[in-house]
Amino acid sequence: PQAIYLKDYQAPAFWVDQVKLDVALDDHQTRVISTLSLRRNDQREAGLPLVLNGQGLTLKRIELAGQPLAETDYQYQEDLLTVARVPDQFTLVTEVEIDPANNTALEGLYKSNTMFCTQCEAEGFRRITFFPDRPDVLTRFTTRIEADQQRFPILLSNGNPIERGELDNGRHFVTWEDPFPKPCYLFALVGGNLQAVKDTFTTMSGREVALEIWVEPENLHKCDHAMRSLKASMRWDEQTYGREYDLDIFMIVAVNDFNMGAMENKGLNIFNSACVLAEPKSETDAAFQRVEGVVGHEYFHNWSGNRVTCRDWFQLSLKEGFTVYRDQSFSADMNSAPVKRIEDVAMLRTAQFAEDAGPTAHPVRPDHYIEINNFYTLTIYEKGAEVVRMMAELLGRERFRQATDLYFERHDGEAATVEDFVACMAEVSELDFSQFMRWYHQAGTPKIEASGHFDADARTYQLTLRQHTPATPGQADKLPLHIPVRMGLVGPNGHDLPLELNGEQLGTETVLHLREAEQTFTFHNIAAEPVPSLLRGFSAPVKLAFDYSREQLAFLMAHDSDGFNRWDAGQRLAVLALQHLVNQIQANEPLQLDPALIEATRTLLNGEMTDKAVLAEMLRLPSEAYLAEQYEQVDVDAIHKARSFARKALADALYDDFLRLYKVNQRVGDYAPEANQIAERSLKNTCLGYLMAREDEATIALTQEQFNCADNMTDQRAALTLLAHAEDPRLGAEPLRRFGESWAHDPLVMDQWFSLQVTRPQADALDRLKMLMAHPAFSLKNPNRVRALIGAFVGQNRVNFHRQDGQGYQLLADVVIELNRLNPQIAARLVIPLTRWKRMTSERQDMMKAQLERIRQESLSPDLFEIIEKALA
Ligand code: HT7
Ligand code: ZN
Repeated sequence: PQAIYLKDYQAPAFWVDQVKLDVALDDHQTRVISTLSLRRNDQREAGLPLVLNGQGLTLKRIELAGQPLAETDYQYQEDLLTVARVPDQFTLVTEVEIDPANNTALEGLYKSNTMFCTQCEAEGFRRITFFPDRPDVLTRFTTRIEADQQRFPILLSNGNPIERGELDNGRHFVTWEDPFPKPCYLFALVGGNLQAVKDTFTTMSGREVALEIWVEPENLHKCDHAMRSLKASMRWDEQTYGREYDLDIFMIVAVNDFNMGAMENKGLNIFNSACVLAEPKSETDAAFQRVEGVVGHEYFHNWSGNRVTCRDWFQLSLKEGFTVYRDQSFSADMNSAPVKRIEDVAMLRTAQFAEDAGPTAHPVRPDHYIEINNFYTLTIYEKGAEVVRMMAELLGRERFRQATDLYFERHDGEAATVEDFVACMAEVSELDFSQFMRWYHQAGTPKIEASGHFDADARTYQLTLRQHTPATPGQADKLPLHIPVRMGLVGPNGHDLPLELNGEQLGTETVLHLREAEQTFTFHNIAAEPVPSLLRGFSAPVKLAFDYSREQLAFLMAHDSDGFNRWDAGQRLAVLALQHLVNQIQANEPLQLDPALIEATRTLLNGEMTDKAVLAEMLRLPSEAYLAEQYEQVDVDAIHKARSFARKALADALYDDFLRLYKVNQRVGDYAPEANQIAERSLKNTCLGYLMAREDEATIALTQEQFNCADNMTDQRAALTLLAHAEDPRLGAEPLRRFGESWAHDPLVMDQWFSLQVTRPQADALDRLKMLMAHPAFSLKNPNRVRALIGAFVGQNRVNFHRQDGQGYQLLADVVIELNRLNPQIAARLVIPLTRWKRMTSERQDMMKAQLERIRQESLSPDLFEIIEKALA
C-alpha cells in the first residue's frame, strides 16, 4: 500500500452537481444505479480522463450521455474507474451489483441482523457505487430505495421523503431528497423492520422539526433518554453557538453491528446501539452519560462537519476536535462540570499520552497516511479538542463565539481546512497564531519542567518554566510551542495571592504564555513562600513536572481554589505513594503505604466536601495505565500489586469512614439518571470498592445484598464486578450465572457480563476469556462483542494481557489475524496494545515483537499493514 501526502492535495478534476441513486436492496445482489451530473472543474484540463473510486463493485452497465460505453472506452482496475474521453459536462450512468450480506468489514452497505445500513465515512461510499469519494466534492443527492415490503417496511435516507409506492412482487420503494449538497461520506441508507419513538422540536426561529429514533421493536423502551438528549443538544447549540437545525426531519437509527460509536450522516444519524439505547434496569449511569454525549456529538456535527466540512482527510480534526470540544462543553453543562473535566483529562493523560509516546504517534493534523481509518484516534479527537479549548481560552468566551460565528458563516457549504478555522480565531482576536499552529503539526506530548525560587528579602517568587517535546517517529526535532499556563500562587493561609508581574496587577489568577524553550516569570510583593498551582483546569495538554513535597500536595488538595488542581494534587500524592510501593516491591521489602495518603484520604472522607461526584473522583486512585505512563520501563506486576495493596491498606485504615459514607449514600426513592443521584451512586460504589478490597464477611454480605436488591444496573453491576473480581472465585460464580441467564436476551447487557469477567485480575482470566469466546452470544463479526471481550482483556487487564508466559500476546495475535480477514478496521485498532512494546521488560518485548512478526507474515489489509510496519520500524 502507498502513503498519501497532504502536500500532494489537488482540487477535484470534476464536480458532481447532482447524483440520483436507485438502490434495489437484496441480501447478496443489491443493484445500485447511479446517475451523476458531472462538470469539469478546470477548463484548461479539457480532454483529461474522468477517474472515479469504486471498490469491490461488479459493473453491469455504463453509459455516458445516454450512450453505452464500449469496453475499450473505460477501465476498472485497482479500485479506480477511468473513462478516457469525456466532455466538460455530461451525465454518467453506472449500474453495479454488491453483496451486503457478506460485507463483514461494515463499511459501505452491509447487513446488521435483519436490517440494511451504511457506513460511508471515511471511504465507504466507493463500496456502494462509482464516485469521486473525497470530502471536497459536494453533491445534491436524490435516493430511491426499493426492497421487499414485508421484510423492509422502513426505508430511510438523507433529507425529506418525496415519493413512495408499491411495486410488483411484494416490493415497495421510497424516494428521498436531500436539499443540502454534501460529501458522499455523509450519505446514508437504512432498510429494515423498525419502529420509531417520535417527537418534535421547535427551533429558535419557530420551525417545527420532526424527531425520530428508529430501532428494532424490542428496543423501543430504550429510546427516551436519547430523545431527551437530542432535544437538549438542539437547544444547547442554539443557545451556545447560535446554530439552528436546518432540515424538517432529524432521524437516528440504532444498529447492533457498528465499527465506531455513531455517524453524523446528514439528517439520518446511524448509531451503534450501545451509544443510543439506555434504560435504568439494563444500562448504567455511565451508559446514560455516554448516550447523552454521543447524541450531542453527532448532532453538533450538523454544523461542525456537515454544513462546514473538511477539504481532505488530513483536516479530520477540524471537525472532530472541534466537535469533541463542543460535546465536552455540552456534557459539562448538563452534568457536573468539574467531574467531566477530570474524566476527560484522566483519559487524555493515560490513553492519548500513551499514543503520543508510541509508534503510531502523529500530529493533530497528520501529513501522510496509508489508511485513513487508522487516524480516527485519540490524538485527532481528544488532543484536537484540547487545541480548540486552548484557542477558546486565549480568545475568551465572547470572542470565541464571534470567531465560530465567523467560521460558520464564511465557510457554510464549503470544505474547509484547519487554517481556515484558525484564521477566524486570529481575525477576531487580532492575536498571532503562527507559533500556536505547531500544535497541529508536531506530534508528541510536551513536557514542562517547572521550578520556583522564593526570595524573602526581595519579596519575589521566580517561576521558571522549561518546555521540551520528545522526538516521535519521523519528527526528531521539535520547536517550542505556545503553551497557555493558567496559574495562581497559594499563600500560607490557603488563599490565592495577588499576582504582580512586570509591574502589572493581574488579580489572583493569570495565564502565563510560555513561548520560549525556557522562560522565567518574577512575581513581586510576595511576603511568604507560596505553593504554586500550575496548569489550572489543565490549560494545555502537557506533562507538568514540579518537585512538590508531600506536604505541599496535601496543602493544595485542601486549599487550591481550582477544583481541577485540588484533584490533581491528590493524584500526584497518590502517584508518589504508589511509586514508593513499587520500589519496595522491586526491592523485596515489606510494604507500607505512605501515611500522608491515608491522612489525606481520611480528611476527604470526613471533610465538608459537598460535591459528591468530585469527592468520588478524588477518592479514586490513579489507574494502572496512568501509573505505567510514569515509567520509562514498566513493571506491570509491581504496579498492579502496589495499587491493590494501597486499596486494601486504605480500606483497613479507614474502614469505618468508608462504611459510613457507603450507608449515608444509600438512596431512598426512585432511580433517575440525574446528576445528584449519579454522584451518590458513584461515591457509594467507590466506597464499597474499597471495603471489598478486604473481602471480609460483612462486606461480602453487603455486596451480595446490593447485587440482589438493586433496582438499577449501576448498583447491580458495581456489586457484580466486585464479586466477580474477588480473590475467592466462588463469590462470583453464582451471581454471574444468574445474571448471564436473566440477561441472555439483551446483547448490550451481555457485553457488560463479558467484560467484567475478563477484567478479573486473578490468573484465571485468560482461561475464562477463552471459554467465553466459545459462548453462543460471542461473535468475532460483531465489534461490540469483540471490544467487550478481547478489547476489555487487553486494555483493562494489564497483568493478564502481559502474562509472563506470553499467552495474552498470543491470543491477541490469533484474534487479530482472523479479524484481518473479517474486519480490518477493528483488527487494526485491537492490535495497538501489542505495538507498545518499547517500555516493557526485555523478555516481554521479545514476545510481543514475535507476535507482531507472526501477524506480519499474513496477507495484510492496508489498515493492519500500516500499524504493524510502524510497530516494527
Ligand atoms: N465521524 C464519525 C466517524 C466514524 C467512522 C469512521 C471510520 C469508520 C467508521 C466510522 N463510524 C463513524 C463518528 C464521529 O466522530 O462522530
Ligand atoms: Zn465526530
